[in-house]
Amino acid sequence: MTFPEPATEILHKARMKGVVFNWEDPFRIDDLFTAEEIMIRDSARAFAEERLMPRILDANRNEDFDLEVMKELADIGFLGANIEGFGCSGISYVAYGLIAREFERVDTAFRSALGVQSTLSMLPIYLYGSQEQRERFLPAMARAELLGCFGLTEPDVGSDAGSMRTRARKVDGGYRLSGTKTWITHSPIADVMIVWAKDDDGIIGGYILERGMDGLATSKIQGKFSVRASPTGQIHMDDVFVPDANKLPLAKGISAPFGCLNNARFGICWGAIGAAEFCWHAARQYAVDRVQFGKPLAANQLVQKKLADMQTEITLALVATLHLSRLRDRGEASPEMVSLLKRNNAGKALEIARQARDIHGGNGISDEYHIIRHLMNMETVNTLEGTHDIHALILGRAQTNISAF
Ligand code: TGC
Ligand code: FAD
Repeated sequence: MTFPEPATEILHKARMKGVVFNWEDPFRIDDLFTAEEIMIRDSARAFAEERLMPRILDANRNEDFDLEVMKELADIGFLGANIEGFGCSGISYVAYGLIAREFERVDTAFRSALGVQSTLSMLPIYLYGSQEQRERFLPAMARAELLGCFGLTEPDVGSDAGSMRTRARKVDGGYRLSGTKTWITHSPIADVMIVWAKDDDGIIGGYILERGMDGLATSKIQGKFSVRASPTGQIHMDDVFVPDANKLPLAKGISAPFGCLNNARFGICWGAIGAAEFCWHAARQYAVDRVQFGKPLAANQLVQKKLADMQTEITLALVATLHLSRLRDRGEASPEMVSLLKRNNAGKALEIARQARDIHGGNGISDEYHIIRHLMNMETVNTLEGTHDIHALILGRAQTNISAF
């Protein structure tokens, strides 16, 4: 005896017939973006493929950063893109994230260039600066006439940023800054340096230093084996006079630099996905094309499992990161949410890059296949803007009320 199928089951089957599984976008996340977001994503992708990809091999080999890139980013309106006014485009966090994803699909150096100028140099002036400071610096920075950097880390102070030693001594008409900042992205090329220092009362403040000030010098850190196409350096301050007009009036306490870091960490959430996607797609193609033991690598269960793991982690990261971005656009995202995904996405991208390197065999260590470069970059991405473990401690504290730092 057969039972008639319930109507809902028949309807479900009919619906499912038209559904095609897209391996590249299993949960059809592309359908969740607005037309404007897709347009920005596509122009970022075209720019990345046409302008950034052809540069990266030599730039990474030679530890070289082409300053022209910053001008080109300005020309397409990507610098300070989240800021409203002052020559900036005021796009959504989702759209900004999509740009970061496309840039880091090519290389971390380019996402860093976008993020350091937009979220760590322009944003502090926008959030904590006076109207005069905003008008003086932001339009010129959006046009890449002035390049910025963000100096928080010091030789003896990394994760424990609140223990910084750089001092800002009050004097007539301004402050005298002394100290050293290290591991500063773009410090060797920056015209404007946002430096965080403690004043006479031990309160952390933000200061806009300008190249050419007496006692101010920068140097480049040589021999990095990660994000080689990004200039990283130190800022040396020997009693540098910084006028009152260059102190950020609204930056009081360590929450000020962290307020900027929330945005930079958010960019990493998307950027890490882009790097992971590049590695996944390259590994899949390599496994399909490469024949060993008379069959493609992709015909082996072990290889398929690795590809399935990559697809799963990237898809879950995309769903979660888009959700976080929509919350941010509504002003409903907490810093801990950003910590959760900065940690997860960077960690998963590092693991995916390692697996992709493995699938590529010996070719995986050749820079012409681009995988080893991403793998080396993901080591940095797991460390900067709060290490993998520091974000675990932020999340641990948030759920136990016990600080384990
Ligand atoms: P804690 O007690 O946690 O907080 C002190 C005050 O700060 C506030 N706060 C935040 N505010 C906004 N956003 C956040 N994410 C915040 N996190 C903390 C907090 O509410 C409190 O405010 P108040 O008013 O109550 O005083 O301070 P702590 O000293 O215990 O912090 C510990 C810890 C580990 C969380 C913190 O120091 C940390 O996050 N360390 C990581 C350091 C870091 O991320 N450095 C990044 C350097 S910049 C960089 O890497 C750029 S790379 C650029 C590129 O991409 O190339
Ligand atoms: P440390 O803080 O010394 O940590 C070393 C290790 O100890 C890590 O594994 C960490 O997780 C662990 N650890 C530390 N404390 C604890 C704890 N309480 N419990 C458990 N484990 C702990 N900084 C800027 O200010 N501006 C920039 O533009 C910038 N750009 C960078 C670019 C690059 C390429 C790199 C590599 C770094 C950059 N940084 C920048 C610095 C970066 O933010 C720091 O490297 C990072 O915050 C970690 O600090 P640290 O290197 O001093 O490591």
